[in-house]
Amino acid sequence: SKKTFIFDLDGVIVDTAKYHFLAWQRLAAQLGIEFTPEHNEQLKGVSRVRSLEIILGLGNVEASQEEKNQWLIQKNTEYLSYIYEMDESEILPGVMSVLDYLKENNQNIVLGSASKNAKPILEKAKILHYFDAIVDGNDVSNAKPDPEVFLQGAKKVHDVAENCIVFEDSVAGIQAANLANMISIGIGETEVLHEADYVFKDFTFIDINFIENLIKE
Ligand code: B16
Ligand code: MG
Repeated sequence: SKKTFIFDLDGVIVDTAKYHFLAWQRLAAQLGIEFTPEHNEQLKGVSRVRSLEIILGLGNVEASQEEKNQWLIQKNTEYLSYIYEMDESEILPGVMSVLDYLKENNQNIVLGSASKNAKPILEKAKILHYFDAIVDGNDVSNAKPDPEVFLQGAKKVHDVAENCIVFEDSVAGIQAANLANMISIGIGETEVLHEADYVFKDFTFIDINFIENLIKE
């Protein structure tokens, strides 16, 4: 039968977290705030505005709305400079074989991301044409763990939530998928993503029989 497979972007399809980190780190350094890779974990799946608040909180920095807007632009400009250099070699291992299998088997493929830069990233990775629908940070008003992003995704391909399977690397994203009544598949560590229905370290650990069974169910 036909199912809808919803993919998160950052941390699932590509590892753009490293570019977010570099850009946030430069801003933090400029503001005299210490920002480590461990701190960066807290920003995964979190919106741009919320990410800045978390960083300012780390340094107890208070700022006007005008300053914050200015810093958000600065950070995104630097982030985009890394994105312009991206190509398909940055697609995470095992992702392409799953995408190809879903395409060959006529399944719905949807993007459900918090990023406002999702489309240019998919273009750079040369996989935009795989997606039947895209829901990103430009479309939603409620961030994950709110299920809005995934529910909109289902709606765009005229499917019901019970028919959807979500791939996510963030705790908030797994919670959003569960709240949407979708099957949740965590990509990462079991200890972190224990709320997911299934967890795989990365896509190379997903057997194609597993996908086949999800389609059959
Ligand atoms: P942007 P995802 C999320 O992407 C990232 O995980 C998160 O770190 C980032 O702050 C957010 O997108 C917004 O990204 O600044 O590009 O709009 O994991 O939901 O695909
Ligand atoms: Mg993610």
